[in-house]
Amino acid sequence: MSQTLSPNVRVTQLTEQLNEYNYQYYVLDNPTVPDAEYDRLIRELQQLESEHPELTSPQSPTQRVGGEALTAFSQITHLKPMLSLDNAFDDDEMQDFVRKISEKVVSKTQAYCCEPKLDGLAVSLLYEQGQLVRAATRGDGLVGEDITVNVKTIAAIPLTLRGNDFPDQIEIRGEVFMPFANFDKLNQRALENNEKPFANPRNAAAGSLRQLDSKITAQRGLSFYAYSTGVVNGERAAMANSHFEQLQQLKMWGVPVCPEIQQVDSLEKMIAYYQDILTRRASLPYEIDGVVNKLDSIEGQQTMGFVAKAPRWAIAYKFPAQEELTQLLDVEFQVGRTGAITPVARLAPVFVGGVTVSNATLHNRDEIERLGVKIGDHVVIRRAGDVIPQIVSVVMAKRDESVTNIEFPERCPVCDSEVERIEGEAVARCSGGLFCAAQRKEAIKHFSSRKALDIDGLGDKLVDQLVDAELIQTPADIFSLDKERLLTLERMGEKKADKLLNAVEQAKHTTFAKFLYCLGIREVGEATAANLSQHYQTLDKVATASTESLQRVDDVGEIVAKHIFYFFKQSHNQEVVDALLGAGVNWAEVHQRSEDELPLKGQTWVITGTLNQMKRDEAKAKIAQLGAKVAGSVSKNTTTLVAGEKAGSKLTKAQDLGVNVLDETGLIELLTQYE
Ligand code: I6G
Repeated sequence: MSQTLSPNVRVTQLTEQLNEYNYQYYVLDNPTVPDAEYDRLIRELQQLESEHPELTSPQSPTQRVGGEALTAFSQITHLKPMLSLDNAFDDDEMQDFVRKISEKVVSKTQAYCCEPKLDGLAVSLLYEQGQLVRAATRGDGLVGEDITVNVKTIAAIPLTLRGNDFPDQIEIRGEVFMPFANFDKLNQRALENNEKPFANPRNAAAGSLRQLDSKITAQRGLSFYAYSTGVVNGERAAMANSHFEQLQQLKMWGVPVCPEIQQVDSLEKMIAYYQDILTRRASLPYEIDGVVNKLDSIEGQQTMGFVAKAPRWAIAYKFPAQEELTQLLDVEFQVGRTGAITPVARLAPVFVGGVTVSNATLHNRDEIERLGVKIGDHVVIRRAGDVIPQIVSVVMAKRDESVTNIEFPERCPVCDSEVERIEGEAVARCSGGLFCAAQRKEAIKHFSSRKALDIDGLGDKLVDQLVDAELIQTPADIFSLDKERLLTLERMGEKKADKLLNAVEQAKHTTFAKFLYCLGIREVGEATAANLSQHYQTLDKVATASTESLQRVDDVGEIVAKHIFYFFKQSHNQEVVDALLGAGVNWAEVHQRSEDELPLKGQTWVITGTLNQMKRDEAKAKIAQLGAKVAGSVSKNTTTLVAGEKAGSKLTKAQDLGVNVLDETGLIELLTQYE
């Protein structure tokens, strides 16, 4: 169709289509076309614009790539000062906030608007006649920097407002931030190029937004959510008398607003909102450091007014700090199941992210070098959600001459075998294999875990005892345990021993997928093991498969293929496998499901909220085994959303879009049906 249109008409058509896709993606949070289609249209528009430069408008979606580098940012005086927010740190301070409002603003039920407080940078966007004409940083609140060219590269920020009922002049304020996914990619690239990674998404967003070369900003994947308006002038300047409604107006005009925003009518509900967001913090795609509560009535806001530089009608209820300062007392080295040697920081105990932390991971030698950390240093540690605490940086200003270097061991701290460092791999490994007690213990723990052979009663402590007492060396030895030897262990009675031996006997009957998983081959999780089982069906075929053949299995790339291939090439692994088969471990023949038998084939599922009866990974693997793709976000292409407890915005969105929703019980019923 495009060939028959004049370039002029096609440019307009492409611009409208691309703006619409951007709106669906950023404002409605509901992408309707794959990225490839968007890219195809952008390329077509770029081509037309290069052939007809006169058709390129500054508002064209192609103009997001950045322009000539600046030598400095010029200063901009805000049309209306950009204020900061007062903070609350507990429920009592929230109660004070509400009390002061109810003393001044008389209303039966007071509405509030709650939204997450994004950890990014506040910016002001000025639109005149619907066109973005200027963007500025907050600066000191009175004067900021002109970052218009950089802001124009942020795809989430519309260059032109949608519709035609927006005010002549409107200033929109909000937060520019870097979603975790883009932050991780950026830091990954930095590490690959031997550059210093950013300590957190906020620093990354600030560093990206304050680039003199806007082409760099364009590549950084920044995003934006609006949180209020500034000056509003001219025709149609009268906006809704509710903050929440005003944000809905902004959305209508194509400006993204955080989907977690909620209107509530009491202090209790504000506190419940805070608790809910706090629990879901780690699963949100962006960094937040609290929630912002605002009196919803704009008239009420005017009555409340301001104190110093902050409004009396808004407050940031901050989350417990996720970063704290402490001292690195020592570094110890732990050996994992695959021999990986992990340095663990022993810290002076410190309260951070709601718990007392005294250990943090240091990952590997590269990480120690990158941080430049020494024993005795004062360090910033970070604990985000349930993630293992990390050392973020060293406070060099506090370093004194008593600090000492961290010496990486040349020999395994558990078995004294040599430590290997494979080129290209950051991880150092003990070369002891199953000779190393630490590796033996971890391998046996994995072998008997619930998702593997599920040996009831063989928990971590008992494995430690059995290995320490030299009653078992490898997973296969579990099957030759007898009561007499078990009774030599501390805290082992007749009943417990019988129960354990019975569980060991039961565990001999398994599935091929579980057997492959229990071997503990590097990077072969439950889902990969299931795919291998379906693909090859027999142990012989897996054990003799070439790396090329292995890469034809779903989920198996070059590295995983190599791990599988070399696992079966090593004689000590083959010996363990033979011993297991010799001990009677067995499974029923694998029934290969034909494509038609995959009941969820062609479907896209999403999992959200907390599952109580199975791990999220397990649910994911089981759904994938039935043929469905498991995606991260809900869109109109989603077939089913599995909503566990405390499901939030994904559930609301699925309901809005009429997507099928299953709770955990429903999921289990469905999975049982296909077992
Ligand atoms: O810095 C801020 C972050 C988020 C804000 C803010 C906000 O609302 C969600 N709102 C106001 C009114 C101000 N600063 C001044």
